[in-house]
Amino acid sequence: MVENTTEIADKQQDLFQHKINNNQNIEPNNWMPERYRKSLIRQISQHAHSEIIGMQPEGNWITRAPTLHRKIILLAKVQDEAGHGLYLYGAAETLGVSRTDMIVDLLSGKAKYASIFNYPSQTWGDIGAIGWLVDGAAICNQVSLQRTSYGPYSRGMIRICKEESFHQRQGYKIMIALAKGSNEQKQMAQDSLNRFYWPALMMFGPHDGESAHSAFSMRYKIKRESNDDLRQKFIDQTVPQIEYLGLKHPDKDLQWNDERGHYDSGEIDWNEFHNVINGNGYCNRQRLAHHQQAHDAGAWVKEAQHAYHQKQMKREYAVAG
Ligand code: BYC
Repeated sequence: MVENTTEIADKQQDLFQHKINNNQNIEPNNWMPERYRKSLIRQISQHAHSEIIGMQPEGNWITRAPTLHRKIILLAKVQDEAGHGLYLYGAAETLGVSRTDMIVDLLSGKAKYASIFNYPSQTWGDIGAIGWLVDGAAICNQVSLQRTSYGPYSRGMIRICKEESFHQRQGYKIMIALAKGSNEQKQMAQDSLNRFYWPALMMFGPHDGESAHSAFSMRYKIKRESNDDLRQKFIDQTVPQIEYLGLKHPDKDLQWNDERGHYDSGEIDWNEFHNVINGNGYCNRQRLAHHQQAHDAGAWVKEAQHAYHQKQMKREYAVAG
């Protein structure tokens, strides 16, 4: 019996749904709904851009790290971020989008990247706060994304999370050194905590009720936990870390809620969040201009690669006759 196209489409949809229901990964060669594919491209490419743009605030301190030891660690961390970007661009490419198109969307401002990287890294304390809070928030989110339904994204997350825990610890160790140091150092640690705490909470995105993509992404298990649930986890885990450092918590309204078994916290400045994600943060223009400059400066490498490839092809054709 010959199946008609509607029956085939129904079977594909059923198989896809069956895999989602049973927590099986969707792989690049499997059929998937167009909206699922587009949502993944949006999220994974933005995630990749975040890793790459995120190299800038920390890269800013490589030449000014206080000791050779710290410099080597920071250099390795920034290189890790480049690697994360590569895995993620690779995962997005399996969905049929080219890296060139993703970069064009980033540079034109069409594609977003994590808002946190539009804040300047002004002191060495900021490098501690970025590792501790920014990588710490990223881990909360990415541990949950290890179970995302798309295979290449899930496997990328498993690998990335292993590296992120080192990143978080190197940041926290910088904070410990500063917080247990001289008064000036302690003040530097407090100042970095004050400036990076709220933007770190914004990394989890808008409240669930305001989140445009959450319902779809949760339904198809692209996302496994909601923006607010992940943010709450981060808030709860950060309180004892701040206490251990002996620093003041930046949230004056923070209070333990016995009934909920969680901390209640003050409200995020959502105007600031929207301002930053719409391109008007402290460093948005600088970050994109720097990326464009690096892109232009590396153009000759791509041209050389292309010319070499052409030469090889010509040679292969000549041999094949
Ligand atoms: N910043 O409907 P929503 C790192 C956008 S890097 C900017 O809730 P969704 C590191 C959102 O994209 C790790 N934009 O969206 C690297 C959407 O815009 P579009 C970065 C944000 O996707 C170097 C709109 O707002 N981690 O660790 O359901 C050095 C509506 O939001 C933000 C990831 O990228 C934001 N904070 O949920 C150190 C994790 N929040 O697309 C460290 C992967 C929201 O409609 N991404 N938007 O124009 C995700 O988990 C989810 O995409 C989000 C947002 C939770 C971020």
